[in-house]
Amino acid sequence: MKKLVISLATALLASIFSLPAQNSRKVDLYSISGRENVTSLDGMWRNIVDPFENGYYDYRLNPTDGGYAQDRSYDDHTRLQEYDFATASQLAVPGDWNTQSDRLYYYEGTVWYRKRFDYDLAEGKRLFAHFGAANYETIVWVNGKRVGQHIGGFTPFCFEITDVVKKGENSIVVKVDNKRHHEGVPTVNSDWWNFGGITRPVSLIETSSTFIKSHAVGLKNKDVKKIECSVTLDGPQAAGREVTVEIPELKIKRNAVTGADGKLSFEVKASPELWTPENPKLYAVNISSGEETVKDEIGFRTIETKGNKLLLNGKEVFLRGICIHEETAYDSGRAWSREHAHTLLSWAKELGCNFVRLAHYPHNEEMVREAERMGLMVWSEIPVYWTIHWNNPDTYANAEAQLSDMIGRDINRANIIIWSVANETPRSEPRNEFLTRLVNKARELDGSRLVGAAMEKDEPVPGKLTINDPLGKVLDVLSFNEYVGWYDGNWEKCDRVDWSFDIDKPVLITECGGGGVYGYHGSDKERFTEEYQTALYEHHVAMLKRIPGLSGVAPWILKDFRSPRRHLADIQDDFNRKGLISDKGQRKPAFYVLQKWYKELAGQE
Ligand code: GCB
Repeated sequence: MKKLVISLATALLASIFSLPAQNSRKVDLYSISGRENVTSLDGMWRNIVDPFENGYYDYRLNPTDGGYAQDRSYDDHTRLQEYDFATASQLAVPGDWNTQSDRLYYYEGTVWYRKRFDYDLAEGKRLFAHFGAANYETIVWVNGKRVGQHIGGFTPFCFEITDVVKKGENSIVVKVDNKRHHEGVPTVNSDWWNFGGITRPVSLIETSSTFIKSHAVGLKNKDVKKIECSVTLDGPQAAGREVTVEIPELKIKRNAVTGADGKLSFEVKASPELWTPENPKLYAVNISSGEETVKDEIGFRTIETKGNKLLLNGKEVFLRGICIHEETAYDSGRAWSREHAHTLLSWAKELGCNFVRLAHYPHNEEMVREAERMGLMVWSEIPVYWTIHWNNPDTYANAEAQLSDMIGRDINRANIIIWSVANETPRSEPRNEFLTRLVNKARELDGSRLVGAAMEKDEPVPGKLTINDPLGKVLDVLSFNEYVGWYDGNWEKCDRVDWSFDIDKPVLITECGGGGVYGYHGSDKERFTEEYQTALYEHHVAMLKRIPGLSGVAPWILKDFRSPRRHLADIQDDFNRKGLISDKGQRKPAFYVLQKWYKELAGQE
């Protein structure tokens, strides 16, 4: 009996002090775009760099028991206090910390951010704190109250703060920790910079007590004459409430009433002009309920496969692509703005692209929306990269949450044609199960797009290349990375190999290419010279033309990008040099080799 009492008491204490606080304030309100009453919290935020997490771990307190870097200012000098937000340095939000301060270039750990803001929330309104993304683990306090936690560096998150915001001055304290974890997604090893910080915008969203939480508007079951609209409300009056969906240019205005679950869905006949790369037509869509309206710009298109053909709006399409990391054009920090997106995507257009692979994680919303306006189809991916912990249920839950959030945010983007669940994952039974579950989840969340993953090639007989990955049977496309002529032989190998496939699906090369340093000259046999990279692209293009059923290519990569794996002094200097454009924006000769082929292909359409 005594034992039982003790263990019950222990369990109770554990539940009070040790269990992570539940995210009860977390709301799937993915985007600020098109919403009224949004207040930006972007700008300079005070910060304290805290590798030992002193702000968090008051040694008398359990870490989950509210211990945190309280919003203190060192104004009372009679009291011992060893930090002071008021005099702390500042970091720009949004922005990575690595490129803002020399001492944070390689930093991986905790940084505390603080911002003060004035607010006056009217009676009956609700308020949410929305983050576009922060890498990797984020905990948020408002006026001293912990309001939520998020894991994952590239997906949006939003916490309700209605009951903690006060009239007048408020304080928001955010702990961002970019330490890598073996069980994380991604895991400890990757080939891109582990930028830390609040990397995307922070906003306050004010809504009515019942508000429009999400909407999905698109063609119904690939029928180009039927549009399906679904809306979800949140709040005390969410059930049985009227919602109006309007697409003025199509003369559509429909009222419908939500069910007991706060959701509604209806379809309507229409003949929209279809979204294509040549004519990226978007329609204004207004969704209103009560006094609130959410505005969007939505395109309509179908994407499907037929044998080894890829069909956009029922017509065969070839993806003239390029891979892109979310890094700014000239200073190679984390990109987050529409301007950043526009520069990178203009380069892709100059190359002749109609498709971009946004590697290796969900890029910011501006990137996807700007690509949509510019007529670029998109491959969007979660960072299930290399050696994930396939047997760990928490790792799976993390990957699935990132997948759901990626799809939740971008469900209305016509230009996204493929959701990718992974990149270059070594084969094993647990990996196949893990990825098959993710593929099924993607299809359950969105049946209107294709599902892919970047697999790896096989060479069962020397010179005979193929894909034997069992995942190929599960995916909609036979998508894979091949580095013939770089990791696999010299460029001469491109001339010697033949490709064939047993599976009748569209073949997509999601990576190929090799390094070259802008302005570094030598023989075309010498690695990292412009001459090597140019020869590699020339021979590669000739090889690609011989691949049966090839439906698209996205070489690696648009621009040189920061990577901690790339150590060669005077050649790499912390940059992966496979860009067709240097980190300073200079076009390497290989850029023009690919551009020439893409122009030929575009002419053939
Ligand atoms: C790959 C990876 C990519 C790397 C690239 C490289 O296969 O998918 O993330 O950056 O190769 O340059 O090695």
